[in-house]
Amino acid sequence: MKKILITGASGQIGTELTTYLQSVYGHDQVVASGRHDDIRHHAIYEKLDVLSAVQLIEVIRKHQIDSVIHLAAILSAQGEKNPEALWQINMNGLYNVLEAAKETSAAVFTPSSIAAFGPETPLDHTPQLTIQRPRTIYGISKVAGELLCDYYHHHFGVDTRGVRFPGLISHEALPGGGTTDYAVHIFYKAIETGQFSCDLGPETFLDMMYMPDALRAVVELMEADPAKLQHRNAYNISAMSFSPSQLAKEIQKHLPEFRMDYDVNPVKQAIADSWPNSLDDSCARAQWGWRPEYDLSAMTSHMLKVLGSRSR
Ligand code: AKB
Repeated sequence: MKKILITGASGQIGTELTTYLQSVYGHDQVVASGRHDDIRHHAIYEKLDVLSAVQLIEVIRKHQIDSVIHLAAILSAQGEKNPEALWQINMNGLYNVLEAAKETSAAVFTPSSIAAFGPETPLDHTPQLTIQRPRTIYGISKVAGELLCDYYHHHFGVDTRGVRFPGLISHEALPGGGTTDYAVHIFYKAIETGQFSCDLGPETFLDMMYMPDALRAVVELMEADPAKLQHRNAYNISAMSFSPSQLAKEIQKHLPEFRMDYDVNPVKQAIADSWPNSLDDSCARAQWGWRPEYDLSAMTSHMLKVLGSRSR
């Protein structure tokens, strides 16, 4: 990657990825973009709606972009409230990005998710290639997106790459509208009030990842030797799998007074129950050297350290 465009740059991943890519490739090599005027980014910024392929092509040409990191999307729980909006943004947005990439020869990274699996998928050590019959509109858009990326790669030679992200935990921008959001909010509440009400049940296991690992995965996959990549969207990647009760116990090692109760959201619980407990990421490890650095204990210590120092 030399000159990079990020769509959805103000979201949970985009906020940190913008800064991370600037540190790796140089400040002026990264163009952040989003639907709204944005003054938060210390980056070159373009107001850009992914629903316009024309705008996308203009911005790509204007900045001589060679790689698009396409993050603009609606997440799982939010998508169930407005499936039509999700389809519009997640599917038509990706279609436009792929069309723009075809026109301009840009490479594309777009994330898939553990949401691309469903209740018939093997729950533990979910293989790279397996049954994908999700029950959420978000998951359906992810499976369709994976296939679309394969299609653009095989038919038009677009350099498409992606990973199936688990729930992402971070301390910069909050997630919005996801099923795994509890694993971020719990840390803020633990520091602010010492108490958290969890919207998933105590034994709901899900794959999770700390943001520094997720950012590194994007760069390592985009810089990987194309000849070694057998999957063009998307690779299983994994770092840790835990349940809300395990996370609460880990936080209590640092904050013994911390208490958690449960107020289960049935929509989110049904979504979480349809997702795998843990993914098998051996293909990513073998084909482009994927290795996570943070486990539950390292992630928890770091989150509490960063958020704790901010609250003082
Ligand atoms: C969500 O919960 O919707 C996302 C995801 C796992 O893709 N965090």
